[in-house]
Amino acid sequence: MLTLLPSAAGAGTPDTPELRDQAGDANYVHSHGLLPLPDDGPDTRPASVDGADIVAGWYETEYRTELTLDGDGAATAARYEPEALLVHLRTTGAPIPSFGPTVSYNLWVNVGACSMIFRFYARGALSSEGDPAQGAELRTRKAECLEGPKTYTEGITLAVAGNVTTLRYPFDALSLGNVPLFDEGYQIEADSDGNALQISTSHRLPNGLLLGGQPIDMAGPPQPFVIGSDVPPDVDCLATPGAPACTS
Ligand SMILES: [Ca+2]
Repeated sequence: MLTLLPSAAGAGTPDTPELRDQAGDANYVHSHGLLPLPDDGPDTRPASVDGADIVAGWYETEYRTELTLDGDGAATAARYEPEALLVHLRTTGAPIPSFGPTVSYNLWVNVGACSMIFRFYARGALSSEGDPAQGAELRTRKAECLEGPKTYTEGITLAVAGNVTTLRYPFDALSLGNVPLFDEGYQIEADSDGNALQISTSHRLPNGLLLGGQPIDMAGPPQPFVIGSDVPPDVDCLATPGAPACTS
């Protein structure tokens, strides 16, 4: 008999993030050597967004717990099955702008030979309502990716809690047949083209024209992460009957 417990997120690593950046360097204050600008300016306020200053990013594997029970209802095994990749981004303030232009957050990574972008965006007050309000997506960029260059949105969710934004990428929704884009054991690495995290503003006019792409903060490259590496090992409850996973 198999019992499925509610999904439990694996141990997060907000204190040891794969991506770090200093606070107070958004609004073009620091170009990280990636733009033809001095590192101390210019500040672009008030057009930019004060809260959208990245300080950390980290990955987490979400998993479900499967308990195998004997005829008396006692657990004989606890198994942990990874089912989604979580991407957390911490900013110094609320990531959704309450004024100013639309903001997009783009984390460029590689999974194997596939270059992709973990992305979310939120419409600012300056943009017309023709701009989507907010959303999360995955963009794959190269022919080496599962279905080539493509933007995925189905099943991908965005959750904001204070100054931490979490993007959820479920394995089963991001697959071609039985071949997933993400799975246990896949390694997420820095983008092979040298891109990292970029937060940009844009501004859509009522006529639909998009004025865009002003970067306001950058970070990276991120450290690698192996999906599933933060999931606890399965437990043999017959061998270790006192294990917490077997007695709950
Ligand atoms: Ca920053």
